Amino acid sequence: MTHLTHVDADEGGERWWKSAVVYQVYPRSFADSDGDGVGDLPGITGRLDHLHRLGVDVVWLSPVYPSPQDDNGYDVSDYTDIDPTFGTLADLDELADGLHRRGMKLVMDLVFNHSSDEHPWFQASRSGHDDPKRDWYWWRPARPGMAPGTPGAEPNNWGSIFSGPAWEFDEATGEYYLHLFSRKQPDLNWENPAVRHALYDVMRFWLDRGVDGFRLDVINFISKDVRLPDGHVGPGSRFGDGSPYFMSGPRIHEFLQEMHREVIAPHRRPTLLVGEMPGVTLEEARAFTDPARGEVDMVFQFEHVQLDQGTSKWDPQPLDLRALKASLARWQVGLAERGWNSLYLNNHDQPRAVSRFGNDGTHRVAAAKMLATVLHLHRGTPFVYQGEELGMTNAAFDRIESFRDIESRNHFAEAVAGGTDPAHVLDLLQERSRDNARTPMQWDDSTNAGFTTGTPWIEVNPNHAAINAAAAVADPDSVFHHYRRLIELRHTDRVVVHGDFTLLLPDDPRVHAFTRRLDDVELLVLGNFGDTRVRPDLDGWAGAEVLVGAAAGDLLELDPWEGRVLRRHHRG
Ligand code: TEU
Repeated sequence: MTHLTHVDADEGGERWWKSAVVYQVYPRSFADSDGDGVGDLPGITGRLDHLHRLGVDVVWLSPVYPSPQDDNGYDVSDYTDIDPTFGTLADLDELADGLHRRGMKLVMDLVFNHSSDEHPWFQASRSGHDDPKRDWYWWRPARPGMAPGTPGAEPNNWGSIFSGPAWEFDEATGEYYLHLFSRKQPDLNWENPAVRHALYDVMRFWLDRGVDGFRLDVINFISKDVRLPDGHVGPGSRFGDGSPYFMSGPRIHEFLQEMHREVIAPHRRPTLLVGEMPGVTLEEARAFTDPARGEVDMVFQFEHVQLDQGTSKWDPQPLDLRALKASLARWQVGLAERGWNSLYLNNHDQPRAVSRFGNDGTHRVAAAKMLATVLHLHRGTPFVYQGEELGMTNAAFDRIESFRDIESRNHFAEAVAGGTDPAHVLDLLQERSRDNARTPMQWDDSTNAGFTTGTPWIEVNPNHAAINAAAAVADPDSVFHHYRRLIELRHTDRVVVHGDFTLLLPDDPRVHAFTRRLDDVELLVLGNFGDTRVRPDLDGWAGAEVLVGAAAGDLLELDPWEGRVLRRHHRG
């Protein structure tokens, strides 16, 4: 029954996630059980057989806590309850039970860098200078010599990741609070031990309820340089870059080790701790994920999803496959001895991979499969984002009114106010917006794709007529069954989990090629990132066994966007 019995018996269960595959559910957009147009927990519970059929081991739920939904739940106003939009604590228990009965685990998303401004902690904090929770957030007076609340009087020059300054002036007490994200997401002050211990209590609350682990939102932002110095102002920017002072800051390792010591180590059941870490370097990631240090099990790094951008995500650049290959290979090799990789191309913040790295036209199915093959044959823990297993595509919204995401809407407003042609900004949003990943899950070809009987909170992609789960499950050659086979392969083949990694053909701009080797078994993984046939020049694979994909005749010849895995044995 359980998937977790397979190749990692040798890890004693402690690092069970080495052979696991995680599936991310974005609850707003997965399945709506009550017709209000927003996905919910009973909706997810009703679709568990889809996940079980796919074979994933873990479900990571994006936030379902009470929230004003300024950032779709990444603005939490109560860490130990469920937002009525998504259901109740009893619904969460039922979801956890349903997963556990099917041998899957549940990972919750914890947003601990900031809370909502509507969280009682912040309400208390903003109520007065003398409130005991004043110091739970980052309050600072205006810049010396400037009148509080006037332009440029912010305590430092940092910009918010969601446009505008990272500081909000609060009339009541005449000070500013720091918000790296929206003004409704004030940053928590981890320097204060009371804050840290309150958050550890939250973790214990969920673990005691049967949750199996956590994905920690922007967790490398929690330790700030307490001087909060001005950042460098780059060309064309109004704001300074504060990231050197808050990304992987001075006390980050200390905080994570404390969390692990307080919460994870004493917990009796196996857990998974994933740290989302924008800007993390390979060297830092090695320290964060070194099991001997007791911090996190794996991190989400961002290097490979920033290669197709210039100064910011709103400055798209053509992707050079050689740079992508080099980056992936560097992380594969860099975390081979110590630490562990997470593997992803998609999540709720990224455009759809098949549209971004592949081809979402005539070669969509081939490209979606090839991207899956390549990713899942790397060493690490693969993450599948809902709809990725169907080869879902970008949204193609062509009016600002269709966009829901605060990041996209704020950027549009700011860019247009700054004089940029709205049509140009819309083009950028169409390519880069997070809403590309947030359109409803496409279950079938009915109205609203079987997502809701009501009016969906965000438009359904019209291509659900052809791209949907019902059709994919019925078709043995679908993207879905390809993912299912890749997941099964990880569960049954030790070389996929443990084999070492060697990049081949680093200078080839079209083909990703690498080997995985464990003892006498070697795999060759090939992916054609182009619209025409290619045949990479590699020796020694004649007569190899085809493990993934098809091949008639020449084992090395690849159709457009085709992926393939070959296996050979070294004897003697
Ligand atoms: O995202 C962190 C982050 O810095 C980026 O992914 C950012 O959201 C954006 O995509 C940059 O273009 C995490 C969550 O995944 C995201 O959904 C939240 O909005 C954000 O933190 C704040 O909690």
